[in-house]
Amino acid sequence: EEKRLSYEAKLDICDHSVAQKLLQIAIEKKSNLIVSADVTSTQELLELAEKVGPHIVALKTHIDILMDFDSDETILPLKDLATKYNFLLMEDRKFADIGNTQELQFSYGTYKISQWADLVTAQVIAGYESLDCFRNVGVVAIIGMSSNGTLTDANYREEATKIALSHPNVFGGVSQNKIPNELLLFTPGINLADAGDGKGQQYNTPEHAFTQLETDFIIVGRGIYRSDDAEKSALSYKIAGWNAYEGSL
Ligand code: 6AU
Repeated sequence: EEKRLSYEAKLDICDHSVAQKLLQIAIEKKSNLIVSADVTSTQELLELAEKVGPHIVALKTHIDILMDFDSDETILPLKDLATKYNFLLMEDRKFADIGNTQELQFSYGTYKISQWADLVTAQVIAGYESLDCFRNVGVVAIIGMSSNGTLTDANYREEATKIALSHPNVFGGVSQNKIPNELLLFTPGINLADAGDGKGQQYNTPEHAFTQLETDFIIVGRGIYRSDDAEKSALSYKIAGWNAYEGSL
């Protein structure tokens, strides 16, 4: 049986500059962990980034849930931490509109995502050209969702994968299923303690994600930022993720 590709092997086939950076950080830090920083204040965000920074390849934000967002107070120190600990900033905006609107949402308004994000998530529901606006950033396409009753059935995922594979701005996909090797796979819905959250979220283990899905990166939110010791739990997920990756090789 064919084995999954290593991060080193993926460096040869994933050309996008952001894919290259993520893979290099993964190899360097022996980590495939992305922490989802779903907190609502700048202080919590920066404290979390400081604690988990050494253990992650990227910090995933929902920047629009912050109560006190401020470019200077939020983004500047966040960028400093990203440099200090060598991780990328992934804004989970899940753009889902026509190209012109996404272009505006990407560069204007309060958050000016294009000025600081290394990578963004985007739905592909609006078609190939809707993704043209994301220049100078890496796009991770939403191919399949983790929530109960999601509309991302096999047919949708197949069509979404075609767009992701063919668009030069897209280097990866979020999914709960395997995707082609040319795309990096990001898997959220990872938790070592819970099976769900009572709000539709469905959880699997890192072991499942690497062995069954051959994922490249696991995304963990509440499993880490809600734990008593975020630093310690980030380290546990990092080790669990790396062991699961090595076990799947
Ligand atoms: O670990 P959790 O459940 O606390 O957080 C999971 C994070 C959240 C979701 O917005 C996000 O992952 N997510 C995504 C992403 C990353 O795009 C897709 C999906 O299908 N499920 C999911 O939970 O920030």
